[in-house]
Amino acid sequence: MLRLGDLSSLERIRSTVVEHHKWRSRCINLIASENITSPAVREVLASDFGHRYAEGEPYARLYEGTRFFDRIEASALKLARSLFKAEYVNLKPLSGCMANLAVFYALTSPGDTVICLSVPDGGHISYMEFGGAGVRGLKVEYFPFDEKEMNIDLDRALKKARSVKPRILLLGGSIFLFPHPVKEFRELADELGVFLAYDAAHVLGLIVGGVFQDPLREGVDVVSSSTHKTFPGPQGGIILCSRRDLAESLDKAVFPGLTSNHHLHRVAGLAITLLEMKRYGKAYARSIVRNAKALAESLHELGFEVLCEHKGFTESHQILVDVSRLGGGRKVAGKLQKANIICNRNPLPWDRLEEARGNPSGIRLGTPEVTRLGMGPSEMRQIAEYIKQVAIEGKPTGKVAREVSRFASQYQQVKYCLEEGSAYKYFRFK
Ligand code: DSN
Repeated sequence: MLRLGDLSSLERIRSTVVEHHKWRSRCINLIASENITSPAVREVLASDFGHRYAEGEPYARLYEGTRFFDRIEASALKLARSLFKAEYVNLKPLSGCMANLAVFYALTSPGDTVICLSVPDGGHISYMEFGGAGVRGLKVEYFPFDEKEMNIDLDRALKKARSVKPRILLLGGSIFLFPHPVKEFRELADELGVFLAYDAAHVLGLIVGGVFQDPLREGVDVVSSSTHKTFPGPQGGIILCSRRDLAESLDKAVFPGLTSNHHLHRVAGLAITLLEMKRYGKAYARSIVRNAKALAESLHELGFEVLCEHKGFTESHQILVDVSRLGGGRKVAGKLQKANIICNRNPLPWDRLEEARGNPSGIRLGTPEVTRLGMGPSEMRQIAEYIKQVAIEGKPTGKVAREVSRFASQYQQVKYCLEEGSAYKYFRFK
C-alpha cells in the first residue's frame, strides 16, 4: 500500500522510475496489448512538442507557434493515408478507447443499439453499457460466440443482428485470435442500412504487415484503433475510414467533441513509427504471428491447455491458455510475475461475470514486444519452458526469476526500427 510521503522527493520519484526500468528490462513482457517504442520515437516523446497546443488542422490552427508541428502532422497524415490505404485518417484521438467513443458520437444517437462481442468473448470495455457506449447512451447487444472456434457464431449472430436492428455492427476486440467475418457483415450492414465498424486496436500492425484480414478492403465503413500494440507506436488512437461522407461527423466528434489538444509529441512519435512500419512492417508482422504460433505449440507440447489447437492456436499475436486446473488466471499470472514473466489474467468465454472479475480461467499471452526485441521461435520455446517451471512444476519463482533475468538481458535492443539517430540527427533539446 502506498504510504503518504513515500514519493515525496524528486530523488525518490526518479529512483522509483529507474527501479521500474531496471525491473522491466529484466522481465519477459507477454502483455498482448503492449509494445515498446524505438529510440527515435522515445526521443521525440520527450521533445518540446509535449508542451504545446495545436488545435485545428495543419496550416489552419487556432494557436500560433505551430509552423514546425504543421509539417510533422501533415507528414504523419500523408504517411498514414498511404500505409493504411485509407481515404480518411484522424490521428487526434488520444487512445483506442477515445477513437471508439468518437465513432459512437459520429454515427449514433442516444438510444441507438450497438452489437459487439461481450467482454469474456473479447469485447473491449469501451463498447459496453457500463463503459463508453453507455456514456453515449447506447444500448448494447452481444454477438453469439462460438467457444470452440473462438469466433463470432456467424449464423446466430446474423439472425440476432436482424432482430435487434443495431445502428452499428461492431467487429474486432481485445481477444482476437482469428479474423472476423467482415464480408458477411458487410452484406448485412447493406441489407439493414446500418454502419459496419471494426476495432483494430490489437491487430493494426498485423493488418499493415499484410498477415491479417484488411478490414477496409473487406468492406468496413470505419476502423478505430490504438497505435501501440502490434502497431508499435506511442500510446494513442486513430480512426481510418473509406467513406468521405463520414469525414465531417468523425472530425467533429474528435475535435472539438472529445479532444482539445492532441498531444503533439505523440503525433511526432507516430510519424516515426509510420516510417518504421513502412519499411519493416511486413517482416515484423510475420515474425509476431510466427512467434505466437511457436509459443502456443511449445506450451501445448509441455502440457498446457492452449485454446484452439484444431485451428493452429492463433492467426494473430495472441494466444489464450486455460489455466483453471492450475489455480486460475489470477494465481498463475501472479506467480509468473514473481518469476519476471509479465502477462494478464483473462476471462474465457465460458467464465461467469464474477469469475471474470476475480480469478478468471485464462491467461492471455502476446508476442509483439518479445518479437520487437529480436526473439524468434527458439526463444519462444525457452519462454514456454520457464512458464512450465512456474505454473506446472512449482519451481521456486525466485530461482526462475534469476534465470529469466539472464535470458532477458540478452534482448535489450529494439529491432525493426530506423537506425538510431537517423530520424532525428538535427534534433536539439532546448
Ligand atoms: N484493455 C486492453 C487490452 O489489454 O486488451 C486494451 O485497451
